Amino acid sequence: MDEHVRLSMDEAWTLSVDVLEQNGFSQDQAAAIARSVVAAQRDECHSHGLYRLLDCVRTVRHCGVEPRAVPEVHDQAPGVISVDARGGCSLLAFEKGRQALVEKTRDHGVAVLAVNDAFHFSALWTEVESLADQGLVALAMTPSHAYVAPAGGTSALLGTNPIAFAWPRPDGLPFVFDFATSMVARGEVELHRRAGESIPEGWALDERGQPTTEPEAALAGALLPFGGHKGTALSIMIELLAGPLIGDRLGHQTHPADGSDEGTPRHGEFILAMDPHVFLGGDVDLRLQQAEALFEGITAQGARLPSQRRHAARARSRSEGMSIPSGLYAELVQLRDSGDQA
Ligand code: NDP
Ligand code: PYC
Repeated sequence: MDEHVRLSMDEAWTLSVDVLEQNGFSQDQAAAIARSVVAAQRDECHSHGLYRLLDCVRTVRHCGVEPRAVPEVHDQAPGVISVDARGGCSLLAFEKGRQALVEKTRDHGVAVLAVNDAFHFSALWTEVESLADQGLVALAMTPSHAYVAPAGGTSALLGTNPIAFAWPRPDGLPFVFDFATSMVARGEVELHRRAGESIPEGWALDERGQPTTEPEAALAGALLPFGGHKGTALSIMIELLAGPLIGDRLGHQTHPADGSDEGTPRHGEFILAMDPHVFLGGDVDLRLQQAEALFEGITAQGARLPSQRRHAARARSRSEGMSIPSGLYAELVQLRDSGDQA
């Protein structure tokens, strides 16, 4: 049997929306989630592509997310928009607050969107890319749950805490990076477990605080931060900005709603946007060209820019469709057909 199934963009979209709606998500929530997971699958970001629909359904079945939540947008201050996700997924809350964030950024040069009380499972690059598409520079971050040991420590305390940055480019897709501050996203370890593969040395510790290459032991223990004390410090900053600063939880104050623990999986997200036109006035084009010289200097050495791989995958998926493991496809079809609204 073929180990992968090829889906067109339309087929992936329909499958995603059906899985979510048949499992209780409202049309608006399902569409916002589908936009993110289909984009991630299209760009071959497998740890946050269609595979994440399993997590969404598991979380709703364990009452960890309000699948029909209607986010509330609050104009908190001249430079601050906050969106109360009201226990729903972060993606619709972000979409509801985005236009106000863009307008405030254009008015003031800098603005923040704070998303509160959200179930956050997704890749961050979709959000910063959508802001750079409007000519803004953007930075986004969120804590996850206590999955990562601080450098020099032995047990999970910090989240996998991703950070994403986008910079608009005059003649093409924006420059974007987006990574967990752990050695890898926990989703990547889960994919290794599903594939029956060991993980590289240096990614994780087991429950006793000993290095491990077994995905199960790593999931029960702790991931390591990337870059030792530097990644740890960055991760702490993310916890602080997307937690206490915006009146929300730290990673260790939340738990995934997978039946393994008590507690809420919900927390905050911090998105900062900057408008180069306000900083630079008529010099914008000149300064964006200055940035291009840096990008060209990197690629001229044979090094690649973050997001180059994604853009190549995007073009391939658009022309050839996207490939997903047959086992995952079967699980998604089963979830769609067994949903309580089916
Ligand atoms: P990676 O370690 O694969 O790093 C991804 C980033 O690094 C991308 O921007 C990627 O660009 C870039 N990159 C990778 N290799 C190179 C290279 N050789 N040269 C230049 N750039 C490179 O990803 P992670 O496992 O850390 O994170 C994956 C995803 O998980 C992210 O999208 C993140 O948002 C998500 N995540 C979400 C969480 C949540 O709580 N919602 C928690 C943790 C992670 P490219 O894409 O082009 O390869
Ligand atoms: O992959 O680390 C991860 C993750 C945590 C929450 C969502 N994704």
